[in-house]
Amino acid sequence: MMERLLITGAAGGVGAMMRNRLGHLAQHVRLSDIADFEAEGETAEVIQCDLGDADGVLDLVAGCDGIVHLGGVSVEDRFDRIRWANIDGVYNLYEAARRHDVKRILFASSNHVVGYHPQTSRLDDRAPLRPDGLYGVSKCFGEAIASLYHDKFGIETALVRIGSCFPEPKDHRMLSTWLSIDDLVSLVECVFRVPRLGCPVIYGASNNSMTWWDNAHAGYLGWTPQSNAEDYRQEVERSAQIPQPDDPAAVYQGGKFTTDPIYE
Ligand code: NAI
Ligand code: 15L
Repeated sequence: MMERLLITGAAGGVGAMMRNRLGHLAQHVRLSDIADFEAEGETAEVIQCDLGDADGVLDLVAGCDGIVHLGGVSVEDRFDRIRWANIDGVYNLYEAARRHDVKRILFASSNHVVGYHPQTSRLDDRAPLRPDGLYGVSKCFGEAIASLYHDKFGIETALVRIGSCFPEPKDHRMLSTWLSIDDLVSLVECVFRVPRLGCPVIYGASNNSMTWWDNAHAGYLGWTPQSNAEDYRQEVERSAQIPQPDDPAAVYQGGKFTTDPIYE
């Protein structure tokens, strides 16, 4: 059991769904976000912190031995905003981890690091990066810095390329990319329990009947996702339009993110 687990981005969509479900992994849980929020659990510590503030992040990480790093800009945006939270921010986090001797991190990367691969391709951890926007590029940077800090300093990171983590799949693409919160929680458990983690790429998707991703290389984690987006197909077909075959939502793994402009 860890002494103290830090969860960044704890006020966000995924953080709010997950932050009360990881208490069994550590004696103390520290929750952080740039946003002000109230923790429901009596035992959680809450520290408001901007990831771009290096001194603040150094203080935030002190006393932690594991980190679930969810914080940052989570969609396409202006480069200055992405750079502050996702590039400066992830550098600040890994520097703080190195200086405080943190052993293990789960980094919330994204399917948008490979978003320009066609939906007809099946990808594993050796797939070339094909980011579909500056947000995806920032997640490539996060994966690269995690790899550097693993090789140079031995800090282990699970590079989790999350597909679509929402309570339910919302459209046709998410029938392939959906990750249930239950499956994400069980993945976090595996990542912090496996004796030796290394620095693997893991595609963060549930046990969906339709899939583009192969996690066979990460079998040693013992992660067996249980949810299946197919259970929601009827609701998806009722509420979301089926995209035309040439619609980017149906062509690329990153879907509509490929159509985002460079925001000025
Ligand atoms: P979200 O946008 O709801 O949450 C991100 C949180 O980070 C927010 O609460 C925000 O206030 C915080 N944040 C933003 N800038 C910050 C800064 N400078 N300093 C400190 N905190 C800051 O995103 P969501 O959906 O909860 O995703 C969590 C993580 O997982 C993100 O890193 C996202 O990129 C990644 N991810 C999520 C996917 C999903 O389907 N939800 C898919 C792929 C990746
Ligand atoms: C992401 O990386 C985003 O953070 C999330 O909001 C979704 O858009 C998700 O990817 C997705 O591709 O569905």
